[in-house]
Amino acid sequence: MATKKAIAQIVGRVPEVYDNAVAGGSVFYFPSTVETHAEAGTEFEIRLCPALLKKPILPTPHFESDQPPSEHRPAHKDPFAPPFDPSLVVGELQDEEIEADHVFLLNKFSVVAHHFLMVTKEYESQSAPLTPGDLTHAYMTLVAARNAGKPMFAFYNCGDRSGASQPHKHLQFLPLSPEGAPIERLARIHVVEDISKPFSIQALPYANYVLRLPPTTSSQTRGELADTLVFAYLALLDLVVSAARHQPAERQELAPGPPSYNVLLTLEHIHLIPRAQETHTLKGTGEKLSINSLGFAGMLLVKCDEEMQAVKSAGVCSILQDVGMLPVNIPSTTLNESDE
Ligand code: B4P
Repeated sequence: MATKKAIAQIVGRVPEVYDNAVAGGSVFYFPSTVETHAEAGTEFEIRLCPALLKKPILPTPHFESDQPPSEHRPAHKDPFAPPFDPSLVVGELQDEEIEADHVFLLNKFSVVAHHFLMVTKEYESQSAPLTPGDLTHAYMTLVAARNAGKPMFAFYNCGDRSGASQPHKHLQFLPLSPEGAPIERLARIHVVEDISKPFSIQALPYANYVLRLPPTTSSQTRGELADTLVFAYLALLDLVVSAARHQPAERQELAPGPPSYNVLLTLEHIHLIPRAQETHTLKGTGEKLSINSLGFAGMLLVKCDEEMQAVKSAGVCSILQDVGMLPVNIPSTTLNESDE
């Protein structure tokens, strides 16, 4: 299948394009160290990256507009619109069967080597839901990465409270060890009785919705894969909307308008996590810590030792609960019963 081959080539090109872009100065690599922190039955990762203190912090844009940022923020060039810096381009996919055109670009500000993005070729908003084409190309990218022996996962920061900083729709791909991200490890050990129903990881004190994906087969068409992924995504999106509607009044006030949420996609699960706010104010330092999908994968990022200590003393789960939403009662006809 042409698309499958094209995606395998894109994934295969990432290391070489990355090495050249770092050597040529168009990708900035920020070294970091990782500490682990045990909570809620998993080992969270807290990454300390002092070099990021030098990266300018952009104000969070508002993503409601369907117009490209140049239309309403003329001073801001959209980095995910052409003309691209050719040294960041890994490949392009044009797919008439599922009506999706994507460009694959290296992340210009790389904390983990080979971190790349899949952006929509035409402008779409970062507050828009993922389309069948987005989900299918993302999943196929994960399959190609696994087949190449380079496991990774995908994430999408959706909406202006999700930790996103660019308004043009983009999914991100981050290499990781085969054990998976800390929260994915919790999802894997969850006993699922009915694979068609979402579940929540009860050990986490915030609303989180996960659906286990059936294994793919080599005879599966792109259309069939798209149907599976869309069914899962929409089921979880319903729960995100429901969670937002059932928050206590003071938390609803934090989150007006369309829902913001984080999406984690692995070969085994889709996770959706509704968001009440973008940042948590650390008691220890008074700093605002922006949390994106990686935070909800169990991987936090801090920029100095004081922040590291402040995160550990606040507790990762309590930070995630503050920027997420409180768990709400969902009828067991909708959700798998808890096994915990
Ligand atoms: P967004 O969805 O908008 O936001 P983000 O991932 O939270 O990154 P942010 O931009 O807020 O950066 P931050 O300082 O928090 O994604 C935009 C993506 O586009 C980012 O990956 C960004 O780097 C990239 N980008 C921006 N301008 C670009 C351009 N001109 N060309 C190409 N790419 C461009 O974090 C810095 C980096 O660390 C980000 O890459 C972030 O994803 C990563 N990171 C955060 N937490 C991490 C963790 N725990 N472990 C590893 N990496 C982590």
